[in-house]
Order: sequence, then structure tokens, then C-alpha cells
Amino acid sequence: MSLARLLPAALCVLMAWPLAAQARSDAAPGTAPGSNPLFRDKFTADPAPLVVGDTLYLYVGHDQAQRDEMFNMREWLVYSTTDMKTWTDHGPIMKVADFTWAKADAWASQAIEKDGKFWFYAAVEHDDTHPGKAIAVAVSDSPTGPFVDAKGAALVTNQMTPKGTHSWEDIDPTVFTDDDGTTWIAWGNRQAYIARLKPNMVEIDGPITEITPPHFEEGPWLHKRGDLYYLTYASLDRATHRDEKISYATAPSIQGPWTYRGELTGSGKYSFTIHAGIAEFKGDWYLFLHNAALTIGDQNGSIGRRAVTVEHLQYNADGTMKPVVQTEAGVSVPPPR
Ligand code: FUB
Repeated sequence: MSLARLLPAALCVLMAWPLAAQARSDAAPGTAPGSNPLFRDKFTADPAPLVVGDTLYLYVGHDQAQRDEMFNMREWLVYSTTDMKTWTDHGPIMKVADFTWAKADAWASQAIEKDGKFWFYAAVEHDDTHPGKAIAVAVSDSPTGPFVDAKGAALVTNQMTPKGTHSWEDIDPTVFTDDDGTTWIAWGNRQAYIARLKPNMVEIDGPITEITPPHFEEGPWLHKRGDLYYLTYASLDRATHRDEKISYATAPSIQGPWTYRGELTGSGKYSFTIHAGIAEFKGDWYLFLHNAALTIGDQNGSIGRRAVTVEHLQYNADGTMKPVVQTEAGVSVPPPR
């Protein structure tokens, strides 16, 4: 979340709201397995897929904002699927309170498998000893947890990136293990950073390098396909400051140079934020996002009540990604061939 944070963001949302509210006479969302949103009994955000064998696990933040609250996120949830159509709810894997040094905000996360363990990286609000957002790391023997704080302290604090202009700069970790076995972590809001992780997975190894691509707002996601590295992220047009879209850059190496490739999606329905998570699963590629189109009882979707979605992701012959249209059918229909 970032929205030039908070106040400007709230204004943007409030200005956009009358339009969004008028549009809410759409038909009920599709019910075919694989249609969007994926989960309809809870508000979920910031999807992060992890493939383990024949199962895709999806880590999400739990949006618990009431009425006009902006964000109220206290825990992370995980779901799994073997067919992209039916999902198992494994419940919460961790709460912010499990990081004793953090005081709030179970924001975006990603889990990765390494050396037989599952490492979970997440943005939280640090306590007053290191004011601002921070990145936590937890570990488990199972993708469904239980996860425990792996370090007893933040992996990244706001004080470690002094160039940044705001306190929520160090959010939204994405982790990626390169072919040589080195794991990298990228993160950021307005500024994007990348650093190596030590083999112990709980310490930064060497310098933190700024890699901010055009229109970067937050939510970076690293992946590789063939010989090409991808940095996909939530982007914002600062002229209009309307809702985020997904943009991306590519590089021949994890260390760049990164070439901007433009927008991958439009905005998420009714949502200021959007957050990409990408995975290849059983031969097909998927782009997970969130929007704010879900209503549960008397609670409409909002900036702090989002719903995770998924679409097919396809590539051109040159490795660029084909623009993705967000749909209600989602992956209930086959990918275009
Ligand atoms: O969900 C809280 C924040 O909103 C995330 O950290 C951002 O990526 C945005 O989705």
C-alpha cells in the first residue's frame, strides 16, 4: 500500500469512490471453479504463490478493515491447490504479534523453499526502536507452517535505506534463488532495492542496491523464464495519481541492467492497490493480483478489503509478457492457445 501514502491515497480513493459505487450493479461473480475472486469468505490481499511439487501454495494478507478503516492487517493466511480450480484453506500461518519487535501491519509477503526449509519474508511496522516499516523473516519445516521468527529482529529496517524519503519505504519483499544458488531479496515503496541474502537466509550479504524502475510504486516480484529475469511491480502514474497498475522490466541477469517493458495490466477493479505474484505451475504461467470487487455481507470491497484473483499469463516469442486483462472467469476457462 503505498499510495503516496495515506493522506494523498485516501483522497484519491475518496475522489474515485462515487464512480466505483455507481458501477456496483454488476452481475454476481462467476461461480465456476477457478473464477474470480478466488476466496469469498474473507478479504485477502497481496498474493504470493509458491510451487512445491504438485501443489501451489498461495500466501496472502488478511484484510480485516471494518467500515471506513483504511488497513487492518494482523495475520497472513495460506491456501493451496493442485488444479488451480479448487482451493484448501489452511488458515493463518503467522500473526504480526509473532514478531515481538513488530507492532502492526501484516503487509505483503513471499515464501520460498531453500535447503528443505520454507522461508517467509514479510513487511511489518517495526516498534519504536526502529521507527518505520521493516522486513521480517520466519522459517518453517512445512509450507503451511507453523512459521516462527527466524532472526528475532528485522532483516531490513527503515534506517538501512537512508536515502528513502518516507517511513514505509521498506515493504513488500520478493525473494528469488538464482541458478548459482544465491538467493536475492528485492523490496520497496517508491524506491526499489535489491540485495543478496547470506546462505543462512536471515542476513543481507553485501550492499543494498537501488534499482527503481519507471513508475515504481511498490510490490516488486522477481522471477525468471528461460534466460530472462523479470521485475514486475505495482506502478503509479504520478500525474493522475489514480489507481495502481502492474508494469515490468526485464534483464539478462539478476544484477541488471533492467529494461522497462511497460504496463502488464490495468488497475484492479475498485482498488487503489494491485499486487502481482507470478508462478509457473504444471506447464502454465499464472498472474495473481488483487482487486476490491468482493462484497461480504454488508461490507463492500475497499482500500483495506481486497480480494485475490488469478489470470493466465502468456509470453511473446521475444520473452515479453502479453498484456493481461482482468476477468471474472479467471482460470475457469483455459488459456488462449
Ligand atoms: O496490503 C498492504 C500493502 O498494500 C502492501 O504491502 C502493498 O503492496 C499494497 O498492496
